[in-house]
Amino acid sequence: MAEQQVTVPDIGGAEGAEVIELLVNVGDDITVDQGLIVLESDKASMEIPSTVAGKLVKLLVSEGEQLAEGAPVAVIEVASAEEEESQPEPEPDSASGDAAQNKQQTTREPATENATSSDSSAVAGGGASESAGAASSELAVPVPDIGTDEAVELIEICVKVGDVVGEGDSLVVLESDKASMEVPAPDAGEVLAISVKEGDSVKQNDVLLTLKVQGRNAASAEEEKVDAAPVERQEARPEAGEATAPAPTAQSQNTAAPSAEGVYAGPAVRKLAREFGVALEQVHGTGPRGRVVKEDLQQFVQNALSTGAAAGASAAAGAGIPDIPEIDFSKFGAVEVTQRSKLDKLTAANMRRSWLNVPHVTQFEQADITELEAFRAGLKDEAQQRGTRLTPMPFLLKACAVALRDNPKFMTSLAQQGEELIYKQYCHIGMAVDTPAGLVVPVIRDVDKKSIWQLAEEVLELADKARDRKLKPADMQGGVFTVSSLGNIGGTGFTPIVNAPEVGILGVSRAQIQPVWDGQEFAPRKMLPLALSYDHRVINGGDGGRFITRLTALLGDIRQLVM
Ligand code: CAO
Repeated sequence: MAEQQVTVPDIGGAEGAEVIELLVNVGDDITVDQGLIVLESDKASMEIPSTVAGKLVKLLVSEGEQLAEGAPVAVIEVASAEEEESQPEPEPDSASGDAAQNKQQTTREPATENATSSDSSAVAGGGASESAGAASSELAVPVPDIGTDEAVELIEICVKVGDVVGEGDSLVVLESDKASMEVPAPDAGEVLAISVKEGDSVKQNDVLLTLKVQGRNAASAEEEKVDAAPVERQEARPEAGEATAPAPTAQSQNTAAPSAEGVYAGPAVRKLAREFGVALEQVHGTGPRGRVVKEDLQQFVQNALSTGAAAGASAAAGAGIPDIPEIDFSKFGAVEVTQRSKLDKLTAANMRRSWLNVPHVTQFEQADITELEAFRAGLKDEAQQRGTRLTPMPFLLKACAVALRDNPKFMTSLAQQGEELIYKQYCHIGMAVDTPAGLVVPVIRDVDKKSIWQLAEEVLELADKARDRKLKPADMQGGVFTVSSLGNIGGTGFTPIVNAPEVGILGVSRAQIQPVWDGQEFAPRKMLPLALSYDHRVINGGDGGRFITRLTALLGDIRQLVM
């Protein structure tokens, strides 16, 4: 038996993703590729599969934790004859624990070691030192192993002299290029002296502060090796009973220098707040116990910007977007309150941002797809032989690629506060997919260069991946235009919201046979309702009209797709 650790693989550029679901339990038999946990980043939910088969002996993460590539997820006991031969048998009574621990140390290894002097300058090898044997003793707490020999910035001191801290309480927050991490108290005690100040550059082994602790035995000191490791991405704790800041109102928002004392927020959020110059105590926290999460900060900045923009445009002082009042619906009848997924909340924030920033125009048209549908029906058998399914979507994508080529303004984005227009010379098109976890938009690359059969396969593959939460952030980046089809779901029309910074989106509704006047009589034709929304800062009505007319012509006579 050998133990192997499963870590977070390349999640496609996500800086960090939240554990939203644990899919397995300790003791479970795991197969290769079985999902262990579900991570949710800004762009997608994704299952992290096991790379080995065996028994799950340790789950190293919990829900709500933020993980990045390389973070340990689980320890699995692998039954492999080869490995058993090549690896020495572990000590009988510490086998699984030690093996797991050793692996854990690659990311969580503490550098603390026992020393015998209370003199902080005598701390060796990064260990917390204490005067031994006394009922209470002094413990110098150094910077533990932070995974780099470089100095890192001390961005926050969470305690003051005289504070009594519990074991594991945050003492300071350090920040490197890669991560923010809290240094937890290795033991409970009173803060006697603080040897550093905010803004200092510190390295592993530098003494941070001195604690007065009760005498500890060797066993507890040994445990401290694990406990004193820096905790990446953990959140600062507020003082007990401290209230979180009230929700900002349009009038109360400002961009004063941060003074985040007592606000419950993680280091990454604090860093972001500093970068934006936002005072964290003004941000309404929606996380557990009023914790300020990244989305709260985004929402705050968004509100501040829209308020500023509105104020600039209006002579009326304080003009802004009034909040929708919170209502106690239980006054009117039974209600059930559910937590929204991170993906739903992010989609909401993105929609709002686009809706508020982009002056939308939606133009409607119907494409006669009678011949297209006949052609598609004729290919049903071939599709089956190829092991795929041919829906209208690949034709829509291909037609959009040609219409985009002929109307390149639809492949642009605004830049430099509207001073510049960036023309993209690649044709990657996003496709909205409705999944149980929420709306996602995977991107099909180089649509202009692909055949209908290739597109059919990719549509199926990406839609499946989206529904199985297997999309990576990179799968959802780089789109120049989006197609959102509700054709299979129903409806006669809708006005899609532009997926900014793109400038155009096509909404497709359900095709229906309609009587169409052909000059002599009404003929039954299959008509596909199209709605083209665009950013009127870039696209004018004429551009929109030309695009949708071209698109309709292409769908009406797909022979033109090859021209
Ligand atoms: N009119 C009539 N029927 C249509 C149609 C249309 N416009 N579009 C698709 N269909 C039919 C197809 O003909 C097919 O039936 P047959 O097999 O009998 O031919 C079936 O619906 C296929 O539907 P599908 O949904 O499996 O495949 P698709 O390629 O049309 O769409 C996808 C794929 C991923 C776009 C779609 O499943 C989806 O998720 N749509 C929702 C997108 C969404 O939520 N948009 C809103 C975003 S804003 O909130």
